[in-house]
Amino acid sequence: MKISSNFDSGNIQVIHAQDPQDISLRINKDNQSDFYQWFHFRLDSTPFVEHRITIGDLKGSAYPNGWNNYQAVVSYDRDEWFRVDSEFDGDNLTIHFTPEYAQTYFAYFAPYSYERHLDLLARAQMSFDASVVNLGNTLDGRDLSLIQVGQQEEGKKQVWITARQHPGETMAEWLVEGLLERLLDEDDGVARALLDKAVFYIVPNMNPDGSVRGHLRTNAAGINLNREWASPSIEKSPEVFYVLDKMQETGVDMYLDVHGDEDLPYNFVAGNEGNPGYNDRLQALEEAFKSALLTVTPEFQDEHGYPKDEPGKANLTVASNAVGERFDCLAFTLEMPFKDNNDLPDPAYGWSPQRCRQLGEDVLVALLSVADRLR
Ligand code: GEM
Ligand code: ZN
Repeated sequence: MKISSNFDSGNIQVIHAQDPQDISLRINKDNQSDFYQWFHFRLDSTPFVEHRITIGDLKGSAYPNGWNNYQAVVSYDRDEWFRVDSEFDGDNLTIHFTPEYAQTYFAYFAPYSYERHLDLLARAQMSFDASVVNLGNTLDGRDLSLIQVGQQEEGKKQVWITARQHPGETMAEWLVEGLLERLLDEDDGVARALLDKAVFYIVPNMNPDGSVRGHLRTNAAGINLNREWASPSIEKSPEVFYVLDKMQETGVDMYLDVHGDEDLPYNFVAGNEGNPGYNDRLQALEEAFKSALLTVTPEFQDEHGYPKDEPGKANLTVASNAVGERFDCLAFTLEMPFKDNNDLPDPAYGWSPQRCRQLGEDVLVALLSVADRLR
């Protein structure tokens, strides 16, 4: 029997793994950070033998409540990721599993590989209306890539979308994949109407280094990028520095920052009600967007979410707050669950890449409904 993680986004520490009934694992911390929660490993073992896998020391993980009612995801072919029986006792997650093949992959959520990221960029550049721009280098020397869809013209709005500031939140890049596929579909009326009104600037992966390193929440230097938007630096947070610099050049009329939430089993958004510059116009725009998305899909809801910020008390180091304030624009943090959408549970797959992609398509319809009202 062997447990390995030496691959893209791999992360596990083997305590012992001799007896299939007594496999003990831990999750490594992000580099230069105390955050840990993302795991991704492969089990090489004898098929049709019952295995008992325990991931320990989770009371110290970034979001311990995220393990309550959490079911791990598993794949044989690295394409279909399904849920398996997992129990949390407050500190240990125990996975009871009988593999049907010699090799089985386990992960916190369906991984989104760097190769798939590069394929997404390549697909985009093949579209007549899209181009890929390298905004600068990350700390490990990867490209920070921006996809521009549509041409800048007088009167067009500037719509920015960033995803995966937190690299373990792979659902964010799955959503962007679905959104982009529809936006680039020349036969899709919603996409065509949107591109008549707006230019899109999309960063599918804000944190490629943390993604490949198998981090939950930080970049190569252990920096949480979603606390860097007040004063980013090339030395610590080049990813944010380069994006904000480009935003300053293009302007921003609407911003969506896509994330995943470890605990809340729902899709929801967090707005800018705590921003000093928040006003009736922005509040009306937020309500219009949420109302439209609620109409488009029952996968979205506005009852469960983060506590509202008190007026003037927003954390302006957080992307959607900082960008909304700086550009006086509609801006949201969009959250998807690591677990499932409790309003529409799917015991076999939970929240999944397919549902992320569909939500990405649905977000475009909500964007179209407010496009003419963006300033
Ligand atoms: C969250 S966003 C922080 C809270 N934001 C608002 N507007 N209440 C983070 O960075 O902690 C996003 C995430 O991690 O998924
Ligand atoms: Zn996040």
